[in-house]
Amino acid sequence: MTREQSDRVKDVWGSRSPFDRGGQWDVRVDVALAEGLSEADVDGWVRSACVLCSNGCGCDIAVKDGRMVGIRGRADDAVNRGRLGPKGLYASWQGMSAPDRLTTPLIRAGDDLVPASWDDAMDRIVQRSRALLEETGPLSHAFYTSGQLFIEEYYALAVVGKAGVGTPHMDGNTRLCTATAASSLKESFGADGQPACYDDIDECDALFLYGHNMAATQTVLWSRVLDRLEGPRPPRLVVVDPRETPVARRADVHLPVRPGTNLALMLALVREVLENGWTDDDFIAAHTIGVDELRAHASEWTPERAADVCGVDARDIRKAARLFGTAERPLSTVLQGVYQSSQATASACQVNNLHLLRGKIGHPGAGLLQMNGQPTAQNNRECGADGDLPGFRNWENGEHIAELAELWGVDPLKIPHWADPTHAMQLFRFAEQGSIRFLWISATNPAVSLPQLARIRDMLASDGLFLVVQDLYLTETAELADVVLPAAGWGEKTGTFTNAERTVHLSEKAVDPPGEARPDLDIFLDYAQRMDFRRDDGSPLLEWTGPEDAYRAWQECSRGRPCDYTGISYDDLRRESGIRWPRRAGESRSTDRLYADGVFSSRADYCETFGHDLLTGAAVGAEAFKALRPDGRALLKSAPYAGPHEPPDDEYPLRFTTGRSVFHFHTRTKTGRTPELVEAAPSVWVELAASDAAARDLANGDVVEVRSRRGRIVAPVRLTDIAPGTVFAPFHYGYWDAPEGAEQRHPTAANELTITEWDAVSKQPVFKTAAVQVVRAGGVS
Ligand SMILES: Nc1nc2c(c(=O)[nH]1)N[C@H]1C(S)=C(S)[C@@H](COP(=O)(O)OP(=O)(O)OC[C@H]3O[C@@H](n4cnc5c(=O)[nH]c(N)nc54)[C@H](O)[C@@H]3O)O[C@H]1N2
Ligand SMILES: Nc1nc2c(c(=O)[nH]1)N[C@H]1C(S)=C(S)[C@@H](COP(=O)(O)OP(=O)(O)OC[C@H]3O[C@@H](n4cnc5c(=O)[nH]c(N)nc54)[C@H](O)[C@@H]3O)O[C@H]1N2
Ligand code: SF4
Ligand SMILES: [Mo]
Repeated sequence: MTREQSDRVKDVWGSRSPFDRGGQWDVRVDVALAEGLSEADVDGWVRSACVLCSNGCGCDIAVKDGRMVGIRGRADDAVNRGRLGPKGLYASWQGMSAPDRLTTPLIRAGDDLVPASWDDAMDRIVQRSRALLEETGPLSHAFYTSGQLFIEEYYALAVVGKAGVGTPHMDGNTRLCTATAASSLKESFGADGQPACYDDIDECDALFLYGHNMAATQTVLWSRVLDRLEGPRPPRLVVVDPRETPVARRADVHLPVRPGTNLALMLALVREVLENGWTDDDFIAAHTIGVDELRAHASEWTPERAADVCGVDARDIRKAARLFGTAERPLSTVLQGVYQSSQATASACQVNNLHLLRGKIGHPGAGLLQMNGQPTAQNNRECGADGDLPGFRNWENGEHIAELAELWGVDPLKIPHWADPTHAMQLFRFAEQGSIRFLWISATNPAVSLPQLARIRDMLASDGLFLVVQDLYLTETAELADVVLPAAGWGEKTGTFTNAERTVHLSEKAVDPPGEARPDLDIFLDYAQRMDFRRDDGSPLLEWTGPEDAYRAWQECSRGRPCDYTGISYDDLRRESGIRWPRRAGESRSTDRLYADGVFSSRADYCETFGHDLLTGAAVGAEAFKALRPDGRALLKSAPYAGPHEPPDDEYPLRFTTGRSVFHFHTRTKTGRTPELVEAAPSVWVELAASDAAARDLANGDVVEVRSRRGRIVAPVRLTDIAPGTVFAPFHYGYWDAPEGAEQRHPTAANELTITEWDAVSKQPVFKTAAVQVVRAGGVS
C-alpha cells in the first residue's frame, strides 16, 4: 500500500499500480489536508464517500475544531481502494466551507432577497402552496430536484409530492444526466439497474467507451483502467468520441464520429456482428426476442455507409466490430456522448443489443455499464423523486400503484398515474405557459444547466411563478427565487447513496452546517408537517424523525423489487465500506452482476415499463407488451437512423457539442470555490480543429464569438485534435462569479447556444449537438 499526498492537478490519476487480468487492484491512499496540518493534528475522521461524480469513492472526512479540514481515501473501499481524484481531494471539503454559504432563509422583497426566519420563509411557502392547491389543485405544483441528494431525501420528497400534494410534475436534473441510462436498461431488460460492476474492469479483455471521457469524468475509475492497460494482458480499448480525449489517445481504435450520428455507427456494429456470425445463437433463442427486426434495422448499415454519415474510416468500424465480435470478455460503458446526443435511447440500446447478440452479459468481464454521472442519480431513479415510481415500479401496472398506496396509507387514486409523468423540459414549459405556478427546486442550478438559457431565465423570473430554491449557495437560479432555503450539504448531514455500479455508501455527519442551514430531509419533513399531509387513517403522512427512519421506510419500499435494499442496514454500511444492491433481508452477500442466469426483469407483472417505440417514443402499452410474451427475455430493440435535430447549414456550418473539464463539476458551486481547481481551469474556452480555425484566420488564443439560433458566447480558441467541423465548449462557466455586467458583454455559458429538443423515449435534452457559426469577436477582448 502506498500513501500519496501528491498533486492531483499536475498528476490527475496518480501513480500506477499495474495488474494482470483477474488480479487485485492495489491500495493507494490519497490524502489532502488544510495547509500546515498533518494527519496527527486531526481530531477525528468521519466515514463518507465522495459526491462529485457517480464513482462514489469511499473516504473519511478530517475534522478539527468542528470544521472539515481535509479528506483521505478509504483503503478498504472496493470502489477506489483509497484513491481520490482532483475534485474529491480538493473540492469535496473546501467546496463546502466557503465564506459565502447561505446561512439563513431569504425572501423576496421587490428586487431584493432579504434574510428571514425559517418560520417566515416556510409560512410563505405553505401559504402559497395551500392557496394554489385549493384554487387550482395539485397540477399547479412542481418539484425539480437533483442527482446529488441522499436516498432518504429523495424518498421523502417522492412521498410528499406523490402522496401529499399528488402532482405528476416531479423531475430532477437526472433527466439531463442519466434518463437515457434508465430508459435503455428498461427498454432492453425490463427495469433499471446496472448489469455489470467495476470488478469487470479487472476481468475484461476488451473495453468500449461510447461517448464517455472517463479520464476526466471518473478519474479514479480511469486509474483502474490505466493500471489494467499497463499490466500484463491488457484489454483492447475502443473509444467513440468526436474529440481526441485522454481516453481516445489510449485507444486501439478511436472513432471520432460527428456529433449526433451515434446510431448510424451502432447499427453498423450490430450488422457486422450479425454478418460475421459472431453471435451466440443459443443465447439469442433462449433469452431474447426481436432478433429478426433488429437484423432488418441494421441490414442497410454497411460500414461504408456508416463511415460516410459519421465521418470516420470504414476500416476502423470493421476493426472495432471485430474487436467486439471476437472478445471473450467485452465490457462496454456508455455516457453523455450518447445520452445527450441524437436518438439517445435507440443508440444506447444498440450497446445492450451487441452484448445480447453475443450472450456477453452477467459474467466476469463481460457486461455493460449504462453509466451514471451524478453521485446519487441512481437513487433519484430508485426512489421516484423524478418521473419514475419508487422501487422501479411501473406506473401502468395497477398492482404496483396499489403497493405504494398501501405503504403510504393513501387511496391509489391520490398517486398520479393516469398519464406519463411530466419530464423536466415539459415541466418548465408548463411553468412558462402558467399552469405550473409553484416550483420548488432543490440541489440543481437550471439557470445554467438547462438548454436555451435566455428562455429559462425568463421562465424562472416570471411574476406568475412562485419559485423556491434550496441550495448551499446563492446560485444563478437562487437569485431568481421568491424564497431561498439554505441547505446543509455533504459532511453536514447523514444519508446514503449508490454509485454507478450499485454500490451503496453511508455518509455520516462530520460537522454542523453553517448558520441556520438545515438538511434537505428536515426541510421536506417540515413542509409535510406544516401542510398537515395525512394518511387516510388520519395519522401524519411522514412520521420519520431522522435519516435512519427514512432509510428503513425506503428499505421496505424496495422489498421484492430489483433494487432490494432490505439486507443493507446503516449498521452493515458502518461495517462494510460499500455494499452492492440487491442484498435481500437475511443475505450476507450481494448480487455482483445482474442477469447472470439470463433471466431479465421483463415479466409483465414485474417490469418497470411496457416499453416504447424507439423512434417516436410512443408507448407500447400493457396488452401489446403481454402479447410479445417477454417473460424474462431481453428485448432487442432498435429504430431507423434519423440524424441530428439541427444539422449544420450555410449560415451555421459547424456542429456544436459540450461537456466537461476534469477540474470542474457542473456549475462550479463547489469547484469554483476551490483554489487549486480555479487556478487549474479559471475560465471558459472553445475547442476548434486547426482546419476550421485556418479557414477563419484564427489562431490559438484568439477570442471568438460562437453563435447559434438561440444565443452567443464569447471565449478564447483552443486548437485541438477535435474532428473537423465540430466545436466544443465546457458547460461549467455560468455567471455567479463574473464581474458585474460581464454577463451581457461576455456570455460564457454553453447553454446560451444549445437547443430545446429531447430524446423521444428518455426525454433527455440534447446538449451535444446544435449548429453554430464561429467568428472573431469584434470589439471584445
Ligand atoms: N470533472 C468532472 N467530472 C464529472 C462531472 C463534471 O462536471 N466534471 N460531472 C459528472 C456527471 S453529472 C456526468 S453526467 C458525467 C459525464 O461524463 P462524460 O459523459 O464522460 O462527460 P461529457 O464531457 O459530458 O461527455 C463525454 C464526451 O462525449 C463526447 N461527445 C460529444 N458529442 C458526441 C456524440 O455525438 N457522440 C459521441 N460518441 N460522443 C460525443 C464529448 O466530446 C465528450 O468527450 O461526468 C461526471 N463526472
Ligand atoms: N451544455 C450542457 N449542459 C449540461 C450538460 C452538458 O454536458 N452540456 N450536462 C447535464 C448534466 S449531465 C447534469 S448532471 C447537469 C448538472 O446541472 P446542475 O444540477 O444544475 O449543476 P450543479 O452545479 O451540480 O448544481 C447542483 C446544485 O446543488 C447544490 N447542492 C449541492 N449539494 C447540495 C445539497 O446537499 N443540498 C442542496 N439543497 N443543494 C446542494 C450546489 O450548490 C449546486 O447549486 O447539467 C446538465 N447540463
Ligand atoms: S472519481 Fe468521482 S467520486 Fe472519486 S474522488 Fe473523483 S469526483 Fe470523487
Ligand atoms: Mo450528469
